[in-house]
Amino acid sequence: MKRFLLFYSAVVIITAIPVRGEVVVADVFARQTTSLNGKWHVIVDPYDTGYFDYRRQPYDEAAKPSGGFFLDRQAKDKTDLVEYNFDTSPTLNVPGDWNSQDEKLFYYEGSVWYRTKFDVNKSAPDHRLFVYFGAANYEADVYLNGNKLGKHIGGFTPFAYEITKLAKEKNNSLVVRVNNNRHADGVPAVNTDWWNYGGLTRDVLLVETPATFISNFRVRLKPGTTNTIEASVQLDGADKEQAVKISLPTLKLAAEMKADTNGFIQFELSTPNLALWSPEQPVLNDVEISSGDDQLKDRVGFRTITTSGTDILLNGHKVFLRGICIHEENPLRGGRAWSEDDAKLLLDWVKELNCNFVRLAHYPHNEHMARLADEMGIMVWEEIPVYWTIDWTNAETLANAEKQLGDEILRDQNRASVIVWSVANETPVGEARTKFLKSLVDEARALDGTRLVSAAMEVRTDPDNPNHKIVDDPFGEFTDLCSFNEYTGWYDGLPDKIDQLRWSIKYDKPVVISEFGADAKQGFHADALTRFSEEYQEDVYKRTLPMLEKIPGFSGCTPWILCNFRSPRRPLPGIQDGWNLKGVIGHNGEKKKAFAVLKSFYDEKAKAEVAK
Ligand code: GCB
Repeated sequence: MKRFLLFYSAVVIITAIPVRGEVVVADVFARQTTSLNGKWHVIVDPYDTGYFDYRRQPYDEAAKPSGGFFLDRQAKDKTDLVEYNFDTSPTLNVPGDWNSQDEKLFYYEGSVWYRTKFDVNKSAPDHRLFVYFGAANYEADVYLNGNKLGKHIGGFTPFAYEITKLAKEKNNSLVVRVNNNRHADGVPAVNTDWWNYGGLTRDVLLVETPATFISNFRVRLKPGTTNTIEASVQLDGADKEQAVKISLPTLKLAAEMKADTNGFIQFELSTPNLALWSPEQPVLNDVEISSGDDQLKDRVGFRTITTSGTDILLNGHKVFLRGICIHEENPLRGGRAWSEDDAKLLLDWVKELNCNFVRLAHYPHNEHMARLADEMGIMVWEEIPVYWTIDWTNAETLANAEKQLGDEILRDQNRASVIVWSVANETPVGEARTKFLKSLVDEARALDGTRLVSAAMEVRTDPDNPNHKIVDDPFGEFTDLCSFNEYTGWYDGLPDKIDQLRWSIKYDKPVVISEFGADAKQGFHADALTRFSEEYQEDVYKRTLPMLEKIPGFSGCTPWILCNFRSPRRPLPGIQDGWNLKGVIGHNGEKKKAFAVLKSFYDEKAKAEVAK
């Protein structure tokens, strides 16, 4: 028997789901799409000849609406001067960074023009078409058939453009100029301890929708409850007051209502004994949302995440975050990770460590990570690249950071695994910076009040006592967690200093050590005082973990880091050779001695949790 059908006609709509950017086509993985991945022709353009004319004026300016130079023009006849040819240019894989695909582009920072061609076979004449980019680092100018669609800034978040009117049935030419120059007013700015991989680094998709379509939806537990599901749906198109249906077949819940004049509708569906998502039981529920001919299917978990004093509570129960940091790299293949297989490689190692938590440092990782974490039962800390040196007083820089944060939240708002939005890493204490970060915290809470907000802060040393560490960053007032990085035994003293530490922590909040660690070259063995040996790193772990246990409120840690990763800041020949070696796994995939130390610490923690 069908249990029941809920119709809430009098739901109070508080706010519309945040809609940001040019076109919102949220949750593309929940709909049918056509992949534009593959081999794209590329022109490497170090002088930006395709973008600027010889007076260094951009072709894109309004006065020259014909757009850029490298726009896949055809020669009118053989006397026409066209000094480039996509058809005979080399190709690169999309998705993929250019640095790891072509040795000549290893250190390259600048512009590369990409071109692919595609046909369109719409299933109805009034259907709409969009091109969706998972990410392009750092700046992307996008053109279809010679027309500029837009410019996107920010290397790690998705964006989409509508091409309904511009697309032809055959032989569409999609051209993207991707530029990965670093900028002092950018997010991140010029200085990072990771490789500045350029290119179309994530999936590119063609999305077909009905004339009015579901542009965004959010399904979650209604804040403050554990048995009421709150679903918001936003329609886009001319016919906004359409009926919207939602169903969660495994929970035998369904409802249908008409959207309001803005195309917005919010449902509430209650069910007794709703199984909640947790790392031990990562329960996901099928969700189907439809409106007219548009139909989306997703899998969504429900859980609560809160804090109480120094405790983190998952579904109301105290939880210890057994974590590890990850960069978005596949160390075995080299280059940016982007696929589900890449995510699996990394998260399988995370599971092997007996982690229940990952910190996806230092920028939004590809969408497969959070989706797979949902399935595998791994809680996630996501971050935006507000890192080290940011132009704190620049309003455009703040707008850029807010946009990246908003787009990240929009993309992953339906992922139960994501429990923390981190707004920054290791930023210098100061009034302008705290104001900047406070705006981001406010933004995160306004867009999504159901997750914890934090940042990786720094520790200060008592000027009168090098063994006394103080955590009193004024920004800590505004975060839900007191999280900080600390490198005693590597950048600060030798490992035996770790045993001497005493901590003063100003905040009555859960303490999460967001980084600690030491470099080790996999396979290099020596005594525990020889830098870069596995034994040195192992010793740092052996001393740090018990030391952390003594910090009042210690509620989790994410050591730095799962795997070695490429960094231009690490040139030591024969040892680093351009790699940051703090991975507990080497870039050959082999585990170092510290891996076992961390794993046994987490095994004990997990056992203690079960015993409770
Ligand atoms: C840090 C940074 C991280 C670096 C790491 C290191 O504090 O947050 O991005 O890679 O230290 O290895 O120095």
